[in-house]
Amino acid sequence: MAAERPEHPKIVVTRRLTPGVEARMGQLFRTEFNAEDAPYERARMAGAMARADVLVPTVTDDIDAMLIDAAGPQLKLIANFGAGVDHIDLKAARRRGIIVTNTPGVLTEDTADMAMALILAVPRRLFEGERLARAGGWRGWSPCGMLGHRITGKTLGIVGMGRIGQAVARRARAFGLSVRYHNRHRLPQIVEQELKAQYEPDLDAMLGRIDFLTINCPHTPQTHHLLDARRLALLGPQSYLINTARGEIVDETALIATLEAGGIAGAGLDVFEHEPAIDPRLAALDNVVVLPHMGSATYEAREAMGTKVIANIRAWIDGHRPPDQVLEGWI
Ligand code: 8YV
Repeated sequence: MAAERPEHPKIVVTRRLTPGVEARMGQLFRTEFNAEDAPYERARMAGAMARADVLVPTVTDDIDAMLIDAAGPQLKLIANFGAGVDHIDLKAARRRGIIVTNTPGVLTEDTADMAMALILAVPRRLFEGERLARAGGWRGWSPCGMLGHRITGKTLGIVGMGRIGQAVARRARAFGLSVRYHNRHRLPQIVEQELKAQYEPDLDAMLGRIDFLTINCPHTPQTHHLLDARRLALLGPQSYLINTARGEIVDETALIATLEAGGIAGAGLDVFEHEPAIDPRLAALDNVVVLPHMGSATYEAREAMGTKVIANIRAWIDGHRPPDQVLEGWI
């Protein structure tokens, strides 16, 4: 065991983290940072995985099976800076005996805020209005100017009722929305009561009953393209789609076709299927808000994510099970 955990392991961090986090990591560990803050190209990533005992990647690193299989035997921990781990081939890591950890819980409220902001922004045409006003195109108030749709009294459907989904439900209640949710498992009754959320075991049935859909589940093989052309059609022309989870959960080509045909009323997207590419057809639509994957982008979240990464590495160095080890359920 001791041979597997060197006393001073080499930690390789693939992106710039906040100054406070980098300073603490630098003090605590033998850490190599990426001064350029550009994602490593494949060859550089392979090099990093050939020398690191611990790799600290982010969502912009595609750690696939080939890279994991080619990693040096000393690589024992991938301490991801982020909650989602769909960019890491977990099966390949498990085969190689590499532990994967993430940073859950500390970006919940910020990501839920962003989902709620989009739930408000799209039907109330916030960004359209801002663009109009900023461009000097506003000719004064008029009874029919910038009409959007009311939030209060409508129904929100949440796909994925984990921490973030529940945090969105709490916010939604305060805005007068009824909440329905679809999740792999039904929540305990006491939680459902607290959130006043109604369980929908059948996703298709839920889609026909809601005015807003917010996606808050992880991206896994089971949720890939969960929202395809058929399901988007079930939403109907009055409904809005909000995605702050992962772009790949929605079939983006089908979403564009649906939006262009008026099959849904609009979309608020913080994530995309081929990040950082944003399909220009999405950006061209007035009823679509596009954001650059900034749901958890607060100073507070980034500091707390760094603290989690450090705690996971420390626990591993000390021979303990890291607190945020990603377990089988993800695979
Ligand atoms: C993070 C996210 O900023 O944590 C996640 O899963 O999607 C983002 O909010 C990003 O993943 C950092 O790696």
